[in-house]
Amino acid sequence: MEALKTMIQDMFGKDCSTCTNQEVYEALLTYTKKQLAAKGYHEGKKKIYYISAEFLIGKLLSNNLINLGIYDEVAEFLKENGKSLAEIESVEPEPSLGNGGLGRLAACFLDSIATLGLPGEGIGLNYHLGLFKQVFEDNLQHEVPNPWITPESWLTATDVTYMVPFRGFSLKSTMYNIDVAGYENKAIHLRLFDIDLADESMVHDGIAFNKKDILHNLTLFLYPDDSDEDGRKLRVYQQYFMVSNAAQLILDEAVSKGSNLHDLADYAVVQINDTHPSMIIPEFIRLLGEKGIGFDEAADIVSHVCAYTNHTILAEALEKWPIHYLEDIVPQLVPIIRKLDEKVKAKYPAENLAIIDSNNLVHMAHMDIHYGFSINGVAALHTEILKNSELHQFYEIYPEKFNNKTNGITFRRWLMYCNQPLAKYISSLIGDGYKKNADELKKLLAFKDDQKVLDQLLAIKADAKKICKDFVLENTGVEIDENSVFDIQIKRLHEYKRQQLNALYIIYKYLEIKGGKKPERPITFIFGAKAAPAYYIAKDIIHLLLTLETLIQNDPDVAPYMKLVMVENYNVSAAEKLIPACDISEQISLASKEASGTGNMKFMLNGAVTLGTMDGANVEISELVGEDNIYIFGESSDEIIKHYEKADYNSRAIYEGDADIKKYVDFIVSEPMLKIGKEEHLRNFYNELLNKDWFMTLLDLKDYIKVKDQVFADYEDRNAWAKKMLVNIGEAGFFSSDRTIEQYNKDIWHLN
Ligand code: H53
Repeated sequence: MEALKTMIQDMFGKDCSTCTNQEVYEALLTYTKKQLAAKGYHEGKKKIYYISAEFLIGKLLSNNLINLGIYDEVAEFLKENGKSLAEIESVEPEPSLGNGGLGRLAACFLDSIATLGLPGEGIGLNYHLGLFKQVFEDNLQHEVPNPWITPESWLTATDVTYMVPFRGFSLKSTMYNIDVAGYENKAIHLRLFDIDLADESMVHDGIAFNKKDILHNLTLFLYPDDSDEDGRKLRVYQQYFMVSNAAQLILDEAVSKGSNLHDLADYAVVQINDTHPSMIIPEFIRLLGEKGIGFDEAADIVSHVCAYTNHTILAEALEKWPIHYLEDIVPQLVPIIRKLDEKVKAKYPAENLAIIDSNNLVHMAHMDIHYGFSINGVAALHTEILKNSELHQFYEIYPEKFNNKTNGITFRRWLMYCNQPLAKYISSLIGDGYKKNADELKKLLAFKDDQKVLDQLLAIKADAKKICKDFVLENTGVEIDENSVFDIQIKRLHEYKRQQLNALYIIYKYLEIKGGKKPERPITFIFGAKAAPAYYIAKDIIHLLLTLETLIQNDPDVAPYMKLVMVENYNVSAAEKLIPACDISEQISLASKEASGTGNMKFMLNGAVTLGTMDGANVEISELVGEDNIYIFGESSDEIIKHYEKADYNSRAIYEGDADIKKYVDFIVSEPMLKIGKEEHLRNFYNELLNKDWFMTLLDLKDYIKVKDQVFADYEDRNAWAKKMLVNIGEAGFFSSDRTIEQYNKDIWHLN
């Protein structure tokens, strides 16, 4: 630690013990960046370029220290100087470069690419104000900017710049790097492109700004509000800016390594995440054309470079841009896209295979599938649904392109960092091998009947709940009971994820307690979720949850037995506090709709038991742990897909046919609720449930209540529960993102 000591002296002219936390943080940041750069970066002839609109990387200091192998040493040094690493960490702003699973997956993948020693990089945008910061006021979500870039930060400006042409003007970019350390290995780069003229001062009244002022607004926000045309066009500007920079960088790198561009596929493979980066296909063809490569050959080259990952079957991720948007913004791409479409139509005339449909909409995913060499889903069930229904027409013509890559999570952040007591205890039982070879977690299963081990797992969970209690108090002002059961649902707010199903259970429990039936043990229901600013139903659900929170809190008959807390501005740092403390992991999406989920994996790894539907990766979790160690409810994805096909779901009929369900739903607009909440929002949601309920909440409600009550009953057999915890941890190895990345490499990327 001599070098760190000297650095602190040099930077601040004093020693560590007299520095502020901010100063120590800045010194550690500089020190760590130097260490990373000194280790060097993975290089090789062929590189994977992981292009994504989101990289939800979380705070970096501790993660980097862990991956550099100096975490304990630094923590000890700080302690000797009267400082705590945890407090210093709280100075670090969390980069706001993502929204949910897609962005966090990208971050886990970078960690694994670096750890496995693969030459690769992430490419995205440097959003100054992030997604948005969520604040609760009057039990409603409000959005404010989430600035995260400070003078001293993990970003390093480079001298790489490109010109990106739009109709009528060009924008100059600057490339910034963030180093991503491999675990006990070299680093890779996350490349974030930005404009020099971004003007944060144009934002007013929350997150409003002039959407037409592209010169100044391009990199202000991730996912600007797309409820009007200007917002949608801004997204197209952003996407093209991202991929044009990416394509120019990739071609430059290939050429510098000796490529003649005809052989680009020997130098580069591009993973397209959802359809946000899809314009890289025509952009590559355009740039190759400028270098003298003819259209047909360029299209063929690109078809050997680009691979597409589908992350959802919801229409929102299968973007379709009106061709006139592209004409207005990137006219240079339009003739290329038309030609690509003509080639497709000549061979496959069916309308549902077209890139440009008869309404002049450009189907970005269709372009990816025709001109990419691989299409993968993100969990076994999801890939089957793509093949058999959502993208069936493509599977019929390109069966060889379809493959599954079940998602994963990095154990460095989601165990070794966020749950150090558990990680250390696992090491004491089975050694450190699991940190690099996650399969070794299976060795834990040998301790299934070891009383001491089971007791220790419960003790570690109890400690994590105490820490979580402090976090919740700080975040919400509410004091929760560390001896209660922690039932947690944290994820983006979306109707398909069905936070509203959980809310209806809470209403059921509330009424039961009011009626005199107390639970065996108090229950704490914890939520964390952001709703997209223009997604009104999602915001109404937040209002429902916050109103219930107040109602329960103020009701002396109920408050001692249950609590609901909704964490404000849920993000990676909050997840790191909540996940180790969780008893019951809520994974209750409507079957077929959650492509994979990755929170489910993080909870399992930290010894929570899943309560979920047979959806996404829950299916694989249940196969691994066996039915005694997971709680499954609800209709199957096959049944749900049939309901959609037949359009036979009728929520009102369920409501009218079942007095209990009617009682719970009516409670949403009951007098006690209306006294606290806003009638407009509660009624909107109530009407939505009765008249539409597109994600079939009421269909699964009864079964959910039954199974969830069983979970709480089983929780009381502490020994049996500890065994379930152990099996979940022991079987979690499959969900390491190292495994996922090895599979991407073996089947798609083919890097040495
Ligand atoms: O991607 C995750 C999946 C999860 C899925 C999520 C996702 C987003 O976060 C955003 C857009 C999108 O299309 C999909 O919802 O099921 O685990 C990573 O694959």
